[in-house]
Formats: sequence, structure tokens, C-alpha cells
Amino acid sequence: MVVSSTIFNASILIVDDVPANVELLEHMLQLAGYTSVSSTTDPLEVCRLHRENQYDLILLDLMMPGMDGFQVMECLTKIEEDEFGGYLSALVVTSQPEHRLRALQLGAKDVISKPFETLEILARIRNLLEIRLLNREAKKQSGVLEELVVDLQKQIITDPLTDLYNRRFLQEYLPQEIAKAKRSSSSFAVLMFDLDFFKRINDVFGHEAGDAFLKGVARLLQGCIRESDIACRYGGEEFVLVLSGASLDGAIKKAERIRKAVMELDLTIRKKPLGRVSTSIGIAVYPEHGTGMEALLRAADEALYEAKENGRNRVVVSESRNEKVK
Ligand code: GH3
Ligand code: MG
Ligand code: MG
Repeated sequence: MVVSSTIFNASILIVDDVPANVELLEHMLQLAGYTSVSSTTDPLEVCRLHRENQYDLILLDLMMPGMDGFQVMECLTKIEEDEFGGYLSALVVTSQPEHRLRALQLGAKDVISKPFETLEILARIRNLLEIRLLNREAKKQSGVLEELVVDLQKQIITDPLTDLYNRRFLQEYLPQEIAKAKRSSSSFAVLMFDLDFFKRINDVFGHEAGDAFLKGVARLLQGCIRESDIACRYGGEEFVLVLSGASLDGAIKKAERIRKAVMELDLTIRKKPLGRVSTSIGIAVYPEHGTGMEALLRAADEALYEAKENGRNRVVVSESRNEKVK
């Protein structure tokens, strides 16, 4: 429902080349309580005015010198479609009944003949404004809904603590990355990280400090990948990087760089240093270590387990159990 005050505050433009007609309509609308009424006797000005003011209703005469009402309406319809979302509210006021149909076909929402009855034109104006304002409200609501949907879609794939992608996103992303690599006969790498003895950070400094550390690692990971790569929080203190187009050699080098960088992370909470944390990393490369999502994740996880078993703070490549990099 549109409240009366909104209707009476709606913006209305009167277009008629005869000043007396303009004055008559203006006076009538003001008496009825409309507060935002403007007018022009120059049809060539209408489109510019509408672009500037986006009127809620245009009362349009048809027979005017220089540019007739039909041409004005065509131009207004185009502005509405291109710039404002497509709803033009125009009421044609004409003394030629034979033009009524054409005006409606060209997009006028209503037509009234001159001379008109005051009560009738006021009722028609009110009805048109009600529809126009409902349309505007519906557009606004759908805009709000759209923003909400976009926000929800982002939340669904984002880890709230670190702002990295979450595991759900990884599971959507990996099949696409596999298909892409297959099409272009290229490789890519999955790096699985697990922080070493991370429980100690929580035990010694508290959970808040643990969270701060996880955020620090997330920033580090996000900062050292390319735009075509992704970083995810896979679980508590586990992270996964997918390095698009990476070869095994490239992946090992990057993993080593990150392993060292994590060791050097010097985070503090309330000015207290959190101490150093190392990380173990398992690498699986498509297609050498798996051609499906499950197989690749399993391969990276097994390599990570191997890294833990062999003393932590190291990089291990799937199936290349002797090829320890550190
Ligand atoms: P390991 O080297 O074997 O991986 O040792 P670990 O202590 O890292 O492994 P474990 O799996 O025993 O413990 C993981 C710890 O990570 C336990 C949990 O308190 C911590 N953790 C997981 N998620 C979060 C989180 O969201 N915030 C904080 N602060 N800690 C977390
Ligand atoms: Mg751990
Ligand atoms: Mg873990």
C-alpha cells in the first residue's frame, strides 16, 4: 500500500505548449494537495528534465510545435529503459480522440480527453501515481533482496574467522579446476597445510590468541598466491591452497617458501609475542597424483600425514615418499 502523503509528494511534470493549459492543471493539482508539481511549455526540454528529475508522472499534451507528444514519449521511454529501469508513467491529455489508441500503444499509461472533468483527471492521476510508487517500492525491495542474496552467497563460501574460502567452496571449485586442467592439458597443485602443535598456542595463550594466529596465517597465505589461485580454510588449523597451472616443481618451491614464512610469523596479542609455529605441508598435483577431487585431496592428506610422521615442519609430495624436500 502507498500512503497518501507519499502520493501527494510525488513529482509531477506538466507538458503543454499553451501556458493557460499548464496553469489550469498546475492550479488544479496544487488545490488537490500535490506538493511537487513543475511544468514546461517547451517539448524539447522534457527529456532533459526527466533525466535530471525522474518524474513519477508526466502529464503530456500531444499537439506541440517542434516535437509532438509522440516523439517526446519515445524519447522518455528510451531514457526510462536505458537509465531508470523501464517504467514510464505518462498520462496523455489530448483534444484529439483519434490519437488515443496510438498514445496508448506508444506506452502512455492512460489517456484523457480535453476538456476533462477535474474529479476524473484527479482520480486517474492518483491511480497512476499509486501504481508508479508501488512499482518503485517493489524495485527497491527487490534490490534489497538481491543484495541479501549476494551477501548470503558470499557467506556460504567464506570462512567467518579468516575470510578465506571454506571447505564447501573448495568442493565446488576443485571439480571445475579439474575440468579446466583437463581441457587445456595442464596441471595444478593442491597444497594441504596443518599447523604443528597448534593446540599449544591455545593452551598457553588462550583461544583468542589462537584465533589471531589463524588469521595471521590466512593473511600470509592469501598474500602469497596469484589471482588465479585460491586459499581455503579446510578445517580448524588446516588450510588448502589450489595453485592453478602449477607444476610439481613450482608447487614444491612455493610450499617451501610458505613453510619458511609461517615459521617467521611474528604475531603478538596485547603486545605479547605468540611464539613461533611451524607447519607441515602435503602436496598433490593433478594429474600425477589423482585425476578426481577425492583422490587429489586424499593424496595431499596422506602426504601431510607423512610430513607429520616424519617430524613436522616439512613439505612432502604425494607418493614420492623418498622425495622429502626439506
Ligand atoms: P599436530 O602437529 O599434530 O597437528 O598438533 P596440533 O596440536 O596442531 O593438532 P590437534 O589436532 O591435536 O589440535 C588442533 C588444535 O587446533 C586444537 C584446537 O584447539 C585448535 N583449533 C582448531 N580450530 C581452531 C579455531 O578456530 N580457533 C582456535 N583458537 N583454535 C583452533
Ligand atoms: Mg595441527
Ligand atoms: Mg589438524
